[in-house]
Amino acid sequence: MTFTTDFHKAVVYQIYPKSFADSNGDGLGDLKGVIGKLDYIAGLGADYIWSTPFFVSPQHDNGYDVADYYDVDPAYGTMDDVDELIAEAGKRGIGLMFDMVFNHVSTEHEWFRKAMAGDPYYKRFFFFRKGKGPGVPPTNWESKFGGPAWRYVPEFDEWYLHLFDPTQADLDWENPDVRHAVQDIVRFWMSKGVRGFRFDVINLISKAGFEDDPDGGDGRAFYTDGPRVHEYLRELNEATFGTDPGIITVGEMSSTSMEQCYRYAGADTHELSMVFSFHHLKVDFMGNEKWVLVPPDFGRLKRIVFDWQTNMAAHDAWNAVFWCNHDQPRVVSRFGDEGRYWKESAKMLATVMHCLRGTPYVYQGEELGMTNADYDSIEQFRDVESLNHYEILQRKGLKAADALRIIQVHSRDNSRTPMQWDDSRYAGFEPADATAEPWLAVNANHDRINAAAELADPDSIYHYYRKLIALRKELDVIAFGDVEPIATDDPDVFAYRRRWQGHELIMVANFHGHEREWTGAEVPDVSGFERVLGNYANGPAIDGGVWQLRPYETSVWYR
Ligand code: TEU
Repeated sequence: MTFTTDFHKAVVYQIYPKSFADSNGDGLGDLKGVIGKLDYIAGLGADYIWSTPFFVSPQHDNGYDVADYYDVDPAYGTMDDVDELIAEAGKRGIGLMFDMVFNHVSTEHEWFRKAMAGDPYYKRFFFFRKGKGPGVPPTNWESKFGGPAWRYVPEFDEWYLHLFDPTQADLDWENPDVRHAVQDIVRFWMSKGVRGFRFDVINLISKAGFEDDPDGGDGRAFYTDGPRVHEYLRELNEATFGTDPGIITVGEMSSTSMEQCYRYAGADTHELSMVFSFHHLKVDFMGNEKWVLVPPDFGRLKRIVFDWQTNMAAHDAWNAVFWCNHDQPRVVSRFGDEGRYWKESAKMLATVMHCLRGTPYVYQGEELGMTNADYDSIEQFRDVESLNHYEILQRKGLKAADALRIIQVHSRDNSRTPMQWDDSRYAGFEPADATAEPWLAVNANHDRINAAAELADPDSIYHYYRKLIALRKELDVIAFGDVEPIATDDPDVFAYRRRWQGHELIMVANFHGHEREWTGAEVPDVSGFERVLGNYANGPAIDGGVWQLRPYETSVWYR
């Protein structure tokens, strides 16, 4: 088998190995479990597998606290398992994309342990700074997981910076020794046959000085898209993955701007192949405040998606396109319907995303229509960010039940429940004779939402995703066409036109669960087009330019 060499036509399948497949029955997913499911992933049509980190880690942040970049955490397996995974995926034409966390390291990493032992060389790998007074950290910045972004070290009478958990110490990229150490890590995994890299919060690596954020801001202005970030990325590109055109890269951009992404993911900026931006996934936030209950703003969702699609195209820059990942609630629960129109809404959401300009990412279980967790107690949650905010919300005066409701809606654990393979006791996540409970409880709805059932049902969400992915490979207009929004202001319809070398593709979706008669000057004329896909057996009914759209109805037209 050969690998897809053009990321414009590629589709990436993301796995969270801790929750994907457990081969030895210890309740934790592992690499042998992933190897056992490669045919399932290949059957979907994926070209790459992005795995979240499985390096040595104390697991305070489920592996995003790396203690050794050169070795596999024993809970996931061995380096031989990694070699087998890379080789077996390669036999199926699938490249591995590893997740590299270089903004910070675990406080159990050797570099940090040596710094804490007073080694001046390694102290310079981190941000140790004097406070502004007894018990007063160097700045008023807040961690993204809640609480201050500094931890005091009495032995030094200094504080160290951690933008995330206190067990995740930020690396000082101003230090060339840090940058060279990172390059060595990337080159090592390139030598092992890794064909892609996802860089975790890579737009936070350049800090712009340490001052208080005025007006009680959380400090993000002082480190987001910082002054030398593009220099660092270009240097990393030219020293490592940029030497191999077969390697694709994606940067996770926390709170970035479109203008910055023209550079991060520009065709000739020599930084990254593409970016994850998250503005479209904040339309049910209050500004940047996630821990509130706000209905999704559909109009803002469309405007953001179309702004990014048209402007990134105009600047020859490339997006990842996605609804889900291991940090986001399940899209069918968030924007779709878990009930009567579960299947139609899951297929509609997939269609809206997969016909856009960009590289689609399918998160494990999204292709099955897996839903948010069905947890009714805070004890069932494991995510450090969620547990912190459960306490923070109550300190702000919310009753426990109200705080729990917010956690249930926004928790990252919603996407981390064990993959639902079949309707058996633990959804097939573990071997049938396993005795250990999965590390996170299986959703009870695995009795009807599971891979076995959907593989057997030709009308399933899984098979619909297969058709969508195949369509991208068949019709170049999807990979290479421009994007023309249609009816941007319509309160229900999400529609756009793609054009490429004389071909046109039109995607129309009713984004909501009620019927809608769609008329007006912006309604496209699809006479002469072929309906190449849809989430109802046929339709919609179109008469004299008037479309009768059923709940969540979507259709794709091509000529
Ligand atoms: O996420 C970056 C990040 O900010 C996330 O925490 C996410 O945006 C936030 O939870 C939304 O509220 C990356 C990883 O994807 C995440 O799993 C890690 O926890 C985080 O970085 C720290 O490495």
